Amino acid sequence: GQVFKLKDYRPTDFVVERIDLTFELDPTQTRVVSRISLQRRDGVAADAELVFDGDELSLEGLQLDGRDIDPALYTATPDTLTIRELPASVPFEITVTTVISPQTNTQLMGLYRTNGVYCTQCEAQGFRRITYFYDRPDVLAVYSVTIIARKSETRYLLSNGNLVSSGSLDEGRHCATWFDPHPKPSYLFALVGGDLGLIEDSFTTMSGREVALKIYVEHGKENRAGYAMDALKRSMKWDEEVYGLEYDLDIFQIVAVSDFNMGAMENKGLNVFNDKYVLADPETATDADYANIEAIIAHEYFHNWTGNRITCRDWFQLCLKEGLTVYRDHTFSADQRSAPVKRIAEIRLLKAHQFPEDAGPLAHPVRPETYREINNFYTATVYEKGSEVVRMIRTILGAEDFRKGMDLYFERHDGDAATIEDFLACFAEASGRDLRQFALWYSQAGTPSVSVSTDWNEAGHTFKVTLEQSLAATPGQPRKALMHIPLAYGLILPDGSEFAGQPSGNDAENGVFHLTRRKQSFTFTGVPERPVLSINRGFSAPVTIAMEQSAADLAHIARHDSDGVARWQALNEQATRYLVEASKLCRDGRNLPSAQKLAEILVATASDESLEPAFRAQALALPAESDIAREIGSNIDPDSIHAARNAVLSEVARFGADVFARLAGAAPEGAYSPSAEDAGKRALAGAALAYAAIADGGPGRAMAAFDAADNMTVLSQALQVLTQSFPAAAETADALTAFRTRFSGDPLALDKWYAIQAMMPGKTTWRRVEELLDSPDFDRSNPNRVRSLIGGFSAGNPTGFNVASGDGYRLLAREVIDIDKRNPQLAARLLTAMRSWRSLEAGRQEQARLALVSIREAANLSPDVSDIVDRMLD
Ligand code: B3K
Ligand code: ZN
Repeated sequence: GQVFKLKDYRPTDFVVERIDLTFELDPTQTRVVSRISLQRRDGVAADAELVFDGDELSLEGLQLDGRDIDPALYTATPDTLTIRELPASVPFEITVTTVISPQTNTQLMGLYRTNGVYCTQCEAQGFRRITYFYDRPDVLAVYSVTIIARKSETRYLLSNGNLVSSGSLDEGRHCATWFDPHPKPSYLFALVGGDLGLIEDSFTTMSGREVALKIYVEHGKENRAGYAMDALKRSMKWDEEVYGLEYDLDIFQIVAVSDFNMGAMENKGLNVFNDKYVLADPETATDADYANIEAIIAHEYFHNWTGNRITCRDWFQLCLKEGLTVYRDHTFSADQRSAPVKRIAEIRLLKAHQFPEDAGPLAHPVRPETYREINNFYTATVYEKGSEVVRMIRTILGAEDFRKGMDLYFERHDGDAATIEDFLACFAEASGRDLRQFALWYSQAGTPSVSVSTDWNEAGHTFKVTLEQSLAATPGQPRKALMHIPLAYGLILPDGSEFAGQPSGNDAENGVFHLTRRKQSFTFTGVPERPVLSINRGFSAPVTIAMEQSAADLAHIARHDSDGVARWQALNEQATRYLVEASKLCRDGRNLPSAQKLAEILVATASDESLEPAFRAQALALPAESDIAREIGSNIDPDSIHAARNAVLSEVARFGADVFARLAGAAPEGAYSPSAEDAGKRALAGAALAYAAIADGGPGRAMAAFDAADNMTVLSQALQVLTQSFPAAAETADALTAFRTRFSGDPLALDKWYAIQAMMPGKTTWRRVEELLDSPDFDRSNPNRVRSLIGGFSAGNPTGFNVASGDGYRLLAREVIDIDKRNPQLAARLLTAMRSWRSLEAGRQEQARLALVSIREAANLSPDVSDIVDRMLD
């Protein structure tokens, strides 16, 4: 396949000003007429051809200024339209007619149908599946869209911007015309036509304009859209208060659809959502679902400024909108909920998804420099690490200069298709800082490592901290330059207070060490007693820290650090160390040392009423098996990790049995509320239930919790305890049957049922997954179903998926090859679950390699899957 390179960027030869689209919707014969006003760009040769993108298109008509173009003057293939001899200096209009089939569009890119609803997904390159156009983000045009369809099946006809007219036509048809005054790239175009339910509200902006808010969902699910509406209003308010950014149309619409390749899409004024991130009620959604809805509603809304008003020059700049918008939704959620608890969840996610990506064959810079298939770059690196990079800018600049930089960015680039250089220049200018070395975060892949040593001079009362950075080679980047790494720190004295003095030199300010050279030392003088160093507080930089810190020092941080995130980091570090050690011993068939110390601190934290429940729940959640595997890094045996972790769980459970039994029974008072506070209480009770059940040694308590549950959070917690700790018990089978019967008509709730089973540990889970895949009511074409079952298995079940026989890998390979025929994006995404295959022990590695080779050798692979499999095998 073709390789696209950042350095090859050049603007188009023709400039587009307006595009008028007319759709006559039909399941298999949708007619699209596109009238485009164009003009040759100044300085472009008079004989330059106009080259538009297409994808599986067939041309039905082509006109220049209303007259058919001579077929000798153009060439149309399914993926390009080239027109020759166009006017050299005057503006002209091209009319392109195509006919497409939404009904058979299983890729879910372009115009497709889901549950009888017509909808579009155009990012990154779906618009070219609708009509021939410059399908690239630097071509901004004003869109006017007319939709014609049968009234009976499309009660609502929607597109971007404001509705300008609508009416009835003959033969039971109707039409609507929408106009979006804001110039936009084609990837932000959207159209929806369908018979849907609607909830409405409104928002008054800070300048007093009233905006109509509409959320469309499947009929009968209107009462599940209230939380999304509430989250939307809070997002609109927050963006005004925190960034001074106001919404800019008279209407903001969200449509929830059941077949969607990712979470949601920020189309101008008409967001399209995976219904999983809109629909929630206590009976079918968990606290985590509510939190995700809040975050994703906010994310897509915030794109209105960071993404839509200022978009990307090319797809290499994807992090310009995604990293920044993730940063914005993170800070929004932190403000709406508990900031430290939110940050802990982010750190967990980053380490679980981004660190392995950075350490394996799919590693790429936050701003990649080449790609074969852009859809494969909507990654944890672009999104989550991209957000961390913005967060570091804020750490380096401080809140005030950061805001000045953002203001300048909006002021200078509103209406632009911008680059990372444009973005960084705003912060450099607003703060007077040199960010050139910092910019390496965008171009160098891999997770830097910082080794830390300390030296306490008792007689001189000095404390010296030495930092040294390194960054391993990644694909295509054998040698790396030194980075600018901002590390927040604190010195904690024996009495728990913090030493306030500054270190020598000027490489530290406001509690942050700026590591810019290979090795740097910071000396604190006048330190009264030996302090404990708390480093990378709040995870100020996305790096790994190598430091020999004693268990006692970690415990000191865990107890006294003024930063809650750092307290959790210390606890987590202590647990990780123990689990890594225990896994290695298990592997060698040796006995495990006592986990008493760890148990003591975990149980003490769990029962500390001065801490918020959500934090205590986070503390109780031991590092996952995949976290332990990542720390071990190579020659991984998932079974010994599982065994070691279970042994630790048992020891903690026995030690804290009374505490856990008490906490497991606690529930928030009153009716269910998705508030962060109540969610935190349920999280703590759920974590305690898992330990209490292990201490019991039987399923009784979890089964009782399952039977008594009056909301999905508690119900699914109980089901997870049963399936994880008592997979073979009759009660577990009963609970699974009861769950399935109760939610048989509710696909989103059943997704939990699939995922929970897919994640059951053990050597035979792959058979269960196979059976579930073959069950008659499993819809293999729905991405949510597929992700729950196959994704849950391959990405969420280390022992089951990595079964030594290779059956797990073969199952995934088979499904990837099959799904690829219908939906390449989904197939490629599922396959990334194998990205760390080279860190497995030899036997599994060989099985994994064989499965990957079988994929590579399959016929007619999509560019999506071949790109991933080639990089993984390289
Ligand atoms: N911008 C979309 C993602 C589109 C993915 C295309 N493969 C959602 C988001 O990040 O908000
Ligand atoms: Zn986004």
